[in-house]
Amino acid sequence: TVMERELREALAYGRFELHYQPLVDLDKNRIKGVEALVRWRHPERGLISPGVFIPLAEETGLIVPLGDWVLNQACRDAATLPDDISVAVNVSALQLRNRNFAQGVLMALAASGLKATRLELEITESVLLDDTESNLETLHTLRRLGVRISMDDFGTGYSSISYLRRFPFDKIKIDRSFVRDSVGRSDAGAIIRAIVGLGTSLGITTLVEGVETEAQLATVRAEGAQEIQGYLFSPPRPLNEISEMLYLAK
Ligand code: G
Ligand code: G
Ligand code: MN
Ligand code: NA
Repeated sequence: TVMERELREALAYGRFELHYQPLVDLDKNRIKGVEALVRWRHPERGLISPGVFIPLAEETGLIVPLGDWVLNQACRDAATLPDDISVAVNVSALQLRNRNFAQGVLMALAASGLKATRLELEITESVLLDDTESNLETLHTLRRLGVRISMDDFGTGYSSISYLRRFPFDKIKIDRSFVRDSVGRSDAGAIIRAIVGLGTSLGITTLVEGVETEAQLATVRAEGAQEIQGYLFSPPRPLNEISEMLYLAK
């Protein structure tokens, strides 16, 4: 298709860029890290959101070289940020399935000088659906190196909870649909509370995604989640803006 050819060109010509959204520690009221979110700078159509092209990149296998670029760029960018700030990178199933994935992560860390403990990899349940020994092995290898693993969009799949048992995640990112539905209802926050409780008993940090209002923030605080991400604090922004925000806060 046209878009597939354009995606290949965009990779060859370096037309992708990363924006970063803060992950905020509620207890310390402080940014702990940032999530890298890729955008495509299209010559005619402007900035294209990943929701539009990531599915095609996954279908065509282009997600492998694109994901490798994202990983390397995110590590290089993070190395310029204060050293108590971590960077979270989204990983697709095809990337993880690649036998050289852990090696590629190591190379990105070495090339950027970023410590492994400052890198978080976000995987969704769909990534674990092909629940192979080799996938689990790769995640264990990365974790032994100090890289942290987050379960993204928690609660949207069919078996999020069973995956928590199968793999030692460091963080659960509760899908934004839960906070959206949590305010002004009699069961306000009940699901968030339950997931936070699950995380606490397993020693896993919980983050609530998609916090847009003060009322939602109040709910999230009341239910005891440790971290938030969302437009209330900041939308994804270019590196220079995030960098300024972080160094000004020092
Ligand atoms: O930023 P935005 O809300 O438009 O992102 C839409 C989706 O694209 C999110 O679900 C996000 O996880 C995904 N996404 C963003 N950047 C990347 C990336 O670098 N790799 C992968 N695999 N997914 C990404
Ligand atoms: O990887 P993941 O699917 O969780 O990607 C996060 C996505 O959520 C990004 O596309 C980001 O732009 C989007 N996002 C971040 N904060 C908010 C928010 O407060 N509200 C909504 N609706 N979307 C958000
Ligand atoms: Mn994510
Ligand atoms: Na998510």
